This record gives sequence, C-alpha cells and structure tokens, in this order.
Amino acid sequence: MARILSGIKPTGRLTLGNYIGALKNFKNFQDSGETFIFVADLHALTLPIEPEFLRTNTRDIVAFYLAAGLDPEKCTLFRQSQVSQHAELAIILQNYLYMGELNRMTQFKEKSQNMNQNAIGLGLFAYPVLMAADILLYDANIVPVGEDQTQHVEITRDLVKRFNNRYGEVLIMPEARINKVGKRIMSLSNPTVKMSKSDPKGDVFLLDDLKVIRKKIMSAVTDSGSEIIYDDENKPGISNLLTIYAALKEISISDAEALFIDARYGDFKKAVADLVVAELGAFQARYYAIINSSQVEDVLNAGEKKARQIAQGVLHRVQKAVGLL
Ligand code: AQP
Repeated sequence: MARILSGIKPTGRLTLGNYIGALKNFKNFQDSGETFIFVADLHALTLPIEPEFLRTNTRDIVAFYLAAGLDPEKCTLFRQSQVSQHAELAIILQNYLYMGELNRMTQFKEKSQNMNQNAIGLGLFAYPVLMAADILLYDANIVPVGEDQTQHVEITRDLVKRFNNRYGEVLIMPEARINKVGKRIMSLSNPTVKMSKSDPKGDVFLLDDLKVIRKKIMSAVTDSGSEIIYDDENKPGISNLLTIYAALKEISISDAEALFIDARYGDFKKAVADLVVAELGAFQARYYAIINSSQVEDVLNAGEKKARQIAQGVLHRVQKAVGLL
C-alpha cells in the first residue's frame, strides 16, 4: 500500500493557492493509501515569526485540514515539532547533502536574496535536509506538492540514492505528485508571481470575508484583448483565473475555456467569483465549527502518538545502518 506524506508551514494566512495546490487534494489521497499530513511548524522557524502567531496559525492549519475533508480515522495528522524523530533524523541526514547543492535551491535563493547575507539562519539553508527527514521518516512513496516544492523532493531523491548506495536499501525512494491543474496559482494583482501566504498583495486568504473575496476576484488584473483562452505568456491574468476555475470545478483547462467561449471578461470574472465564494463559504463554515471545539487537540493527540511509533521504526533502521546502534 502506498504511503503518502505532505504538509504545510504555518507561516501566514493560507491562500487560495495553498487551497488549490495542496489542501483540496489531500482528501483524495486518504482513500488511496496510508496518508500522513502534518503541520511543518519547525520549518516555520526558518524565518522570523511571532510565537503567538505560530501557535494560532498551527491550530488553524489543523482545523483547515479537517475542514478540507481529512478524516482522522483514515489519515494521521500531527505537528512536526512534536515527533522528535524529525529533528533526530535530520541531524543524521545533513551529512549526506552537500552545501553546493543546498546553495542551488530556488526557494533558498528567493527567501535569502533580500536578507543581510551575514544573518541568514542555518535552518533556512538546511531546509531541504529537514524536509528530506520529514518524507523519509514515514517511508513515503508519494509526496503531493505544488510545483515550487518539487525541487526539494528531487534533492531528497538524490539523498536516497547516495545513502542507499553506501548502506544498502535503507531509505524508500519518494516521488513528487503534482496536480495537473493548479500546481501554481498566481497572485491576482500580479499574475506573473506566485500567490504566496507570506506576500499579502493580491492574495485571496481562506478566511477573508466572502464579500472581500468577491471584490478581490472582480478586481483581479486581466490582460488586453477580450478572449478567454489559456496563454500564460501573453494572458497571465486570464490564464490564472481559468486555472482557478478549472481546479475548483475539477475539469480540464480546455473544458473551462469551452464554457466561456462567448463570454466577456466581466461575466467570466463573476463566474469565477461565484465559484470561489461558494467553495470557500462552505469551507469557512466547517472551519469555524471545528476551531471552536476541542477537535484539533483530540486529533493531534492521537495522530502524534501514531506518527511517533512509525517514525521511531524508521529512525532505528537508519541508526543501525550508519552504525549508531
Ligand atoms: N500559489 C500556489 N499555487 C499552488 N500551490 C501552492 N502552494 C503554495 N502556494 C501555492 C503549495 O502549498 C503547499 C504548502 O506549502 P508550504 O506552506 O510548505 O510553503 P510554500 O510552498 O512556500 O507556500 P507559500 O504559500 O508560498 O508559503 P510562504 O509564503 O511561507 O513561502 C505546498 O505544497 C506548496 O507547493
């Protein structure tokens, strides 16, 4: 049976990009294999973050997982920091990834480019090492991610090859699984940059008031011309809205284009806004019922117990292979 693992960092208010690229799909995996979904709270420390915000955001993400249809009976939900094997395995694995390759990671380059170059945390640089530990600790074969995270899965694969060449078949080879539609949702105010939770411009946040969401979509940047066709080079704004529509409807981009063949930009935007508001309205109602109950704590208690058991087995295997046991 396939093992599936994914997670989200509690680094900001989640966006429609996180919803389409990650959250919405997680529930499809829980029926096809043994699924582990976590909150990457240790990863959140790689850039400055307020403790109270981290605490609240972590609890929110668990509630989002449940509101998005994850069933704790079918999948294991946990916080990365509460399964100490993640940190223990990362300490071992850091010896099998090299500084040259970590230096080439796009996410590292993007996040560190505007920082004081003498004050870049080691954790930010070593982010892919901890991510490799997250994946390998559960023998995960499948790692559902948005496009921007595939490079980190690739470097994990390099690590597995290197490690297994030296010690035998100890680590399981993971594979990134990317959505066909919606692997990279772009900012509504600047459709040439990714919609990101740490960049508030033009983002639709999952807990935004529904009227605000509608307004943001109606005022999304569009392109010259009047045709509603997918062309991300020449029509990035319309292409982004088509992607959002198709991903939420779970149809192909060409089917979405066909629906709007005779429509004007205004009508098309209204249809996208109606769809997003309906989807997020129902999602928000489920979220508020969960966040105001003790469900989050109950789910984490059970999930973390199970995650520790599995993680300990794999950590033990690695410790034995390298000679620590
Ligand atoms: N715009 C997006 N389109 C599609 N998928 C996206 N993801 C993020 N943004 C988009 C996917 O969401 C998951 C959560 O990722 P993460 O929290 O580990 O961090 P990230 O990829 O760095 O996401 P953000 O929103 O851009 O966070 P910040 O701003 O903190 O860096 C991943 O599967 C990601 O691909």
